[in-house]
Amino acid sequence: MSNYNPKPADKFTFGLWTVGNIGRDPFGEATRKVISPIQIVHMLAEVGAWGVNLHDNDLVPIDATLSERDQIVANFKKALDDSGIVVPMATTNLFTDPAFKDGAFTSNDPNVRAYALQKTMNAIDLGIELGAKIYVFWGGREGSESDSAKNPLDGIKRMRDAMNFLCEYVKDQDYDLKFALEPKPNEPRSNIYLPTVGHALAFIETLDNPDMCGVNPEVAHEHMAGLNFTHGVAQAWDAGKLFHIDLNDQLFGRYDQDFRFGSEMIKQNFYLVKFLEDVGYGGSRHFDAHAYRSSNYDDVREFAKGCMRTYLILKEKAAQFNADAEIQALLAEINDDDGSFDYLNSGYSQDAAAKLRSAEIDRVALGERNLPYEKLDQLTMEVLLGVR
Ligand code: GLT
Ligand code: MN
Ligand code: MN
Repeated sequence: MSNYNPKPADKFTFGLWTVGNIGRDPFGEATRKVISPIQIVHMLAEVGAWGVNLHDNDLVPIDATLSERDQIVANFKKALDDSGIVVPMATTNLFTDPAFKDGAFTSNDPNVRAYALQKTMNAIDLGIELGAKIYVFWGGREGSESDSAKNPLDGIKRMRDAMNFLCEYVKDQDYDLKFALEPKPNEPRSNIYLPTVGHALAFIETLDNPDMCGVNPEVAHEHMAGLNFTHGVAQAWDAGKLFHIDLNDQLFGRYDQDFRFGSEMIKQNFYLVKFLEDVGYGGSRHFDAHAYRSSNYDDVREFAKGCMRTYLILKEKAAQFNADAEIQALLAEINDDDGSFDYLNSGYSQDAAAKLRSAEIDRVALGERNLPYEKLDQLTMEVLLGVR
């Protein structure tokens, strides 16, 4: 059994906005004092994280002068150097300022759209300066309350125009940077464009530079839509588009709870970790979560440690599942193949079709065959519950 201590190779990251969350919600004021980005970097180093991610304005206030910006960035870089923390991902805040009340890239107002592009170019420059290789786009305000106010077709087209413009900007600057679109079905808008991983994957194929763009799926966001997160992640992986991942937890059908990873739906998160480890996902394991509003900063540390520890425990459980002789024997039985239909593996041919047409297949026997999934699922549960 491991000691579950995080190592840099685990690639665990947190956003400045996650451990720095001050506990404000729509009904209540902050319950924690603001701590500085530099304090956050040191806290992350102390708990054993590898990296920190940020929005432009998590670090540089929106109204900072250029010289203030440069000083803030220099101080922040020193904290990174001192602590050994890296910045693998950056993003733009396109949702807090009232200018973005009707969206950023998809606003009806061309001035807002231009400002959003300008702000993102500057934020990309900042991300590059800090070493980021992945740039996330979470379109929290890109949507509508009333579809009388904005045509969804315009929304999609404007989103595409923005992504195309920014991809060309990155190419023009010779930046080594990839884009990751983060879907969410609603909140803070009633309806957000590109609501799920599937919508985002389909949209990416319509861009001028689809190779530069992938997705950043978040557990909580797919759970808000009642979807199986691991299935969405698998589809992104299959398409070569799993550029980043936001780990947290929450119950189905709730608001965006952003709870500690693994705090609610252990079985779902087990399959997720198992998937990421089995396929060899090499990107950041980013915890886009925050501590309960009732926590002080000591408890925020416990929250951060808990995210990483639970991931490592589930990783160990996945290895145990893969090494369990009884489970593997059941899987072998389930996937039994006598090779009779190997000729279908190379796809359609007239020969294959003719052979298939004359094959005798015992439908009744197929229907009568037992699939020991109850037994397999119970064994999985027992691995998870620690009794195997
Ligand atoms: C915001 C949102 C997250 C996004 C972040 C990136 S900010 O907290 O809830 O899901 O990943 O912009
Ligand atoms: Mn969220
Ligand atoms: Mn997120």
